[in-house]
Amino acid sequence: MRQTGRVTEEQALAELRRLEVETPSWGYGNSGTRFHVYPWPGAARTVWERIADAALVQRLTGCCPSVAIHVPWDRVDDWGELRRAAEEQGIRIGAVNPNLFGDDEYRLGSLCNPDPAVRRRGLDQCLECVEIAEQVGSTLISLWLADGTSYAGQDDLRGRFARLTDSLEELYAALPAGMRLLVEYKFFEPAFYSMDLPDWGTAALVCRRLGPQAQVLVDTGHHPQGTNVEQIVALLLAEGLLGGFHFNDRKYADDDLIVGSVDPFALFRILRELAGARSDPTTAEAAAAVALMIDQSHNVEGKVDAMLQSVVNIQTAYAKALLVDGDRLAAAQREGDVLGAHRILLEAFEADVRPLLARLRSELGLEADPVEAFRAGGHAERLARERGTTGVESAYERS
Ligand code: RM4
Ligand code: MN
Ligand code: MN
Repeated sequence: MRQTGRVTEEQALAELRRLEVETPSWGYGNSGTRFHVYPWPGAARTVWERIADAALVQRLTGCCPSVAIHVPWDRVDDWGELRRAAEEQGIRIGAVNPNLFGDDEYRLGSLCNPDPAVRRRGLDQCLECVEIAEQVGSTLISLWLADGTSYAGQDDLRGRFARLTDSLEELYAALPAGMRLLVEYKFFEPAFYSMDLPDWGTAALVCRRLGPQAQVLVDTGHHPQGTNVEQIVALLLAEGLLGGFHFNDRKYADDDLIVGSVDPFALFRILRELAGARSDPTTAEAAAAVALMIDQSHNVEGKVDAMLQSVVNIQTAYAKALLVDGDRLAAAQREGDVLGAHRILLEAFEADVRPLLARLRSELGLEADPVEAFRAGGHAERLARERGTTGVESAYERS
């Protein structure tokens, strides 16, 4: 990895101004565990309210200019109207996520289902999302399959892989120029024996087969415990195969917690790979196109301030990542100074970047602490007054 030496404050600020984070519409509504959905006062009830919340996050952070949508959770009759509503509030629609797990027919999978009629239905849903993306002005389809099997022998593994690639080839052929298909993987859940896209290697294999408009999406919560996620990120960046992130944090499984809330050092290590690739001419272009998206569900906390905290945590970790002294690090690595190299990373991780971020925000006309600004601004009370407390509306029940 090539990194310049110690960056100046001005350089770090310039890089931070380029950092854009996409928030997910589904993070603004009520959501819950398998056991219960706790209603939150003022949580968004409709797609229009989810867009309004994403716009509020953009107003308070200045770095979240787009919102991802999930279809059919966010389905509207007139996609042009949704696009206009977003744009009038200063944001745009980002990745379109086909939801291939919310229908009874998908019990045995969608694109890998043994029944060709169900596969067709799943594929048609994806093709519709390509059309929706064109209508809302998005260039990203973000695909996560809940497909897999729960028992050995339940289905033929090679057969499922063939169905997967057949389906994705048809989807890929329908992508207009400039649109990318981001292929997400996850090692378990909802299936417990095999997932059809269980890991980054399988996703990369499939993307290679499809072509340059297909790239891998790394959801930070989708790996077995102990996986070196930053190494996956580094390798995918090196191969031009990293398309995007779904940021969240986890303690045990796919917990979808506030990113950086459990392990801020892991987030720093991941973003250091991204920052390094962005400053390296051989990877800069591909790294600049990587979509930084949040994928979280806030079960016991407020929604908007949790999203703000997540964005702040990403900015903080990225600011620290920018401070790594690349020249000194390379020298220590060359000399085999193991601890010295490690300490150069720690030095950046331990830096207090709050003044830097406060300066960034003040230059954008923003408050220094977006979470505090949300709380002090009475937004939570206003939203609760306007929307009340609705208990039934969970992402998972909505579909
Ligand atoms: C999945 C995966 C997808 C997300 C759904 C809601 O675990 O992370 O990206 O769309 O959850
Ligand atoms: Mn995800
Ligand atoms: Mn997930």
